[in-house]
Amino acid sequence: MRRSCLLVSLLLISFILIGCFGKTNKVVSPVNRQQLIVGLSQIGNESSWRICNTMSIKDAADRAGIQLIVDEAQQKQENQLKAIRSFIVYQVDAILLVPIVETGWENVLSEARQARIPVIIVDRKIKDLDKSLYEGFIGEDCVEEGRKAARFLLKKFENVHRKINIIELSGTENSSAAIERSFGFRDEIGSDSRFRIIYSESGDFLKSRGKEIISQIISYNNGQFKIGTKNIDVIFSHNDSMTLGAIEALDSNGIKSGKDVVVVSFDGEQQAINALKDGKINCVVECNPFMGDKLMSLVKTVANRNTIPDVTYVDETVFTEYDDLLAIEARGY
Ligand code: GYE
Repeated sequence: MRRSCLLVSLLLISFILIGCFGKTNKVVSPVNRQQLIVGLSQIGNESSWRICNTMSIKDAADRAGIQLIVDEAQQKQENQLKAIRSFIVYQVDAILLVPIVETGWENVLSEARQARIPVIIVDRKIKDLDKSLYEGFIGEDCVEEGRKAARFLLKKFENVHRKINIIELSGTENSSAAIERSFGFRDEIGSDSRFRIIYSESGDFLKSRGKEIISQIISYNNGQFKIGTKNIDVIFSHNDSMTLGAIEALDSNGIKSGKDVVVVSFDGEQQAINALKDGKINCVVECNPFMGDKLMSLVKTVANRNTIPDVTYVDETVFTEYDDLLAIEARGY
């Protein structure tokens, strides 16, 4: 009788101890879990590029046997902060953050660090961030993308000896994609005094805004595509969505996109490639959304508490009117 009492008490004590252990540490350590659970804080659905990027990550997670919880923030940083906090409460094995803007992440990422949850930054970058707050970045080299756009214009206008007026439709303000594309472009074209950016406005990476901005410029000038007295030679647009909106505005005002005005865009979605083939866009700098598989291999590495490279870039190319356009394969987005 006494013995069985002792046994019951010992069992009870061990249950209590296991209970306490479970509370102070992760409920189940990542390596022991059957399946890794990962939270993705995605920006939203502003472009076909973005939708494809989310699909690429989801598909790759499926293939890797990783359970992915996706939160789409509808273009609001505050929604992203909430999502990350809920991933922390949920004790996911890793957090994937696509930061809509470059700043404002320190607090939430410190909280993730305190909870010992590794964070990988995806697609867009974070400014001057303490490297101990995240494991690494995977995405595109947007500075190089901006340079590629500039190099196309240098070739396109090789034999033109006058001022060349550019208007810029830039992406979301304070987003690394917009900042880096602007920087790379200006840096590459800067030494050539023929080129000048006479107007720049953020279209937030949205088709509707691209259309609105170009329509307004045309209507201020009674149907002419000018800023003040300056004819516009080039539209330098930070993504295909805004570009496609801009083309609609040009079309409906009888201005020939790709001929009356040179159009340079980024992403490489199918509709933009079609417009390139139709002569309505002159150059599309590819931005590669297919980063899912590489990302999942980074996830496995960080979940095992191993280090990953600070920066992993995806491969990207450029499509221009000088290429054999029939050779371009279906884009998938
Ligand atoms: O070009 C755009 C998107 O962050 C680089 O975001 C990405 C950009 C991409 O919505 O279409």
